[in-house]
Amino acid sequence: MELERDLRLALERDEFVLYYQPFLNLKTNRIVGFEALIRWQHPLRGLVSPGDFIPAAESMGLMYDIGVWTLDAACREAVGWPGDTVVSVNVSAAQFRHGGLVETVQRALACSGLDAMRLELEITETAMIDDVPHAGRVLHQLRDMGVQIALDDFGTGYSSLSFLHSLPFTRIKIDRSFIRDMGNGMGDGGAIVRAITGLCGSLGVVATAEGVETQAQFDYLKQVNCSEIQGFFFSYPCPAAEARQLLDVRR
Ligand code: G
Ligand code: G
Ligand code: NA
Ligand code: MN
Repeated sequence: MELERDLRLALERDEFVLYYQPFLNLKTNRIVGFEALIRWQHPLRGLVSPGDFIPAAESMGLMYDIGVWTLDAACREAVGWPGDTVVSVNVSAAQFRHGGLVETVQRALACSGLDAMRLELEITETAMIDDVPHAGRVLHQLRDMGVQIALDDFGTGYSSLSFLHSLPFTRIKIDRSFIRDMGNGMGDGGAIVRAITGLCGSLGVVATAEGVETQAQFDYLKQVNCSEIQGFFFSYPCPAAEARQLLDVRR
């Protein structure tokens, strides 16, 4: 298939780009960091979103190499950001299961000169559930290096709450389906979000609400002491240059 042939060549042709979406601390109103989100700049099709090529890349066995590129590119960009601004990189199940993640991270940090504390890896429950002992070993090694670990899309997988205290997460990203269902805060979505932020508070883990799109959601999350928000309400994912501008105005 044409798309697959092109995808195989995309890395050597340097066609991938990272967009950056900020997450905001609700107490300080400052940008804590940016999630790096990959796009494929296809010469004919234009900007292709990850939903349209990651499944193919996974079945073609390309996700590991793409993940190495992403980590390098994200660290090189973030090293130019001010202060302790964090860059958050999504790790695919394939990359997580592969033996070399710790080494890949070490190399990306060493080559860029980025402080490990400013790198966060986002991992879904689904990527870890098959082999929780392996997940524990890898995540503890990364934490020992200083890297932050976010549990992505929290609430959508099948993990139990024991996950939360057996694995060394520094941030929980509350899946956007709960934020969408929150309504005015009175419904089930609201109750779940309130419970998760309360739990995160007790565990000393930062809670980040994903997919915040409205003022009402923003206000409710503030009211239930959610630490951070991310979503179109504050900013869409944007090119690196715009992210830098956002840091200039919003810090
Ligand atoms: O940016 P967008 O909303 O289109 O992303 C869609 C999905 O692709 C999200 O689930 C996101 O986590 C995933 N994604 C985006 N960038 C990366 C990446 O660099 N690596 C991996 N593994 N997934 C990514
Ligand atoms: O699975 P993950 O949480 O990594 O998904 C990240 C994706 O979510 C990005 O591709 C981004 O485009 C998308 N996203 C970010 N903010 C919002 C939002 O406010 N609403 C919706 N619908 N999607 C969002
Ligand atoms: Na993510
Ligand atoms: Mn996410």
